[in-house]
Amino acid sequence: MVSAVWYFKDNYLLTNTITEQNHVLMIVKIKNTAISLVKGDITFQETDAIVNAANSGLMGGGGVDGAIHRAGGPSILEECKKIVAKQGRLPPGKAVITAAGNLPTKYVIHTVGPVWRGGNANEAAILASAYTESLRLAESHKLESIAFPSISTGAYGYPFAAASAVAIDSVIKFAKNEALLLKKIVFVLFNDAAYESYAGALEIISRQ
Ligand code: AR6
Repeated sequence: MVSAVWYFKDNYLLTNTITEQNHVLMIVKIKNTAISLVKGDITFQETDAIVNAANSGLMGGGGVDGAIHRAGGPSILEECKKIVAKQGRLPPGKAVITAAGNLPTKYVIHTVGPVWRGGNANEAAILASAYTESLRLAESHKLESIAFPSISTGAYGYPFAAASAVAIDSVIKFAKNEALLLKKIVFVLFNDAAYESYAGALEIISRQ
C-alpha cells in the first residue's frame, strides 16, 4: 500500500510516504536541496559521500565507524593515518574527507560528534558543527549528495530527541543559507526509535 501526505509552505514540500515494504520515507525540500529520512545501514548508501561518526584518533572503532572501515577496506584507514600524521587528532565538531575504498559511495567524510555529558558541556554547538563542517566539506568538493548517520547517539550517548533536533536544524539552516551544489541530504536511521525521533524533528522544524 502506498499513501502520501503533502504539505506545501513557501519554498518546500513535505511528503510522508509509506512504501510497499512499509518503510516510512520522509522528504522535505528546502530551496534546491531535498532532505530525506530512510531506515537502513549507511554503508549501503550510494550518495556521493557518506559521513562517518568517528573519534578524534581516526583509527576506527565500533558502530558506524566499524561498519564503514569493515565494508570499505584498509585503504580508508591508511588515508586516515596520513591525515592524523599531517594535522594531528581531529577535534570534535570538525571534519575531514577520504576516498571510500570498496564502498558504493565516492567519499567518506569523517567527523567527530560530542560525547554526551548531560547537556551543559557545549554538546549542541559541537554536534551542529559536526553536521555543518561535513556539509561544507561536501560543497567544497562539489558533491551533490551526502548521507549522515545519527552522529553521537550510539557510543557517545547523546539522547535521540535532543540530537535529532540539532541535526535537523543544522541541515535545514545549511540548505537555506549555504547549499549551492548539494541537492540531496539523507539521514540513514538504524532503528525505529531513531527514525521516529528524526521524523518528529523534521516535521516540527520544517513547518516553522
Ligand atoms: N548505519 C547507520 N547507523 C548506524 C550503523 C550503520 N551501519 N551502525 C550504528 N548506527 P555510533 P557515536 C547508529 O556509536 O555515538 C565509534 O566507536 C547507532 O544506532 O556509531 O557518534 C567511534 O569510533 C547510533 O544511533 O557513533 C567513536 O569512538 C548512531 O548510528 C564512537 O563510536 C551513532 O552510533 C562515536 O560514537
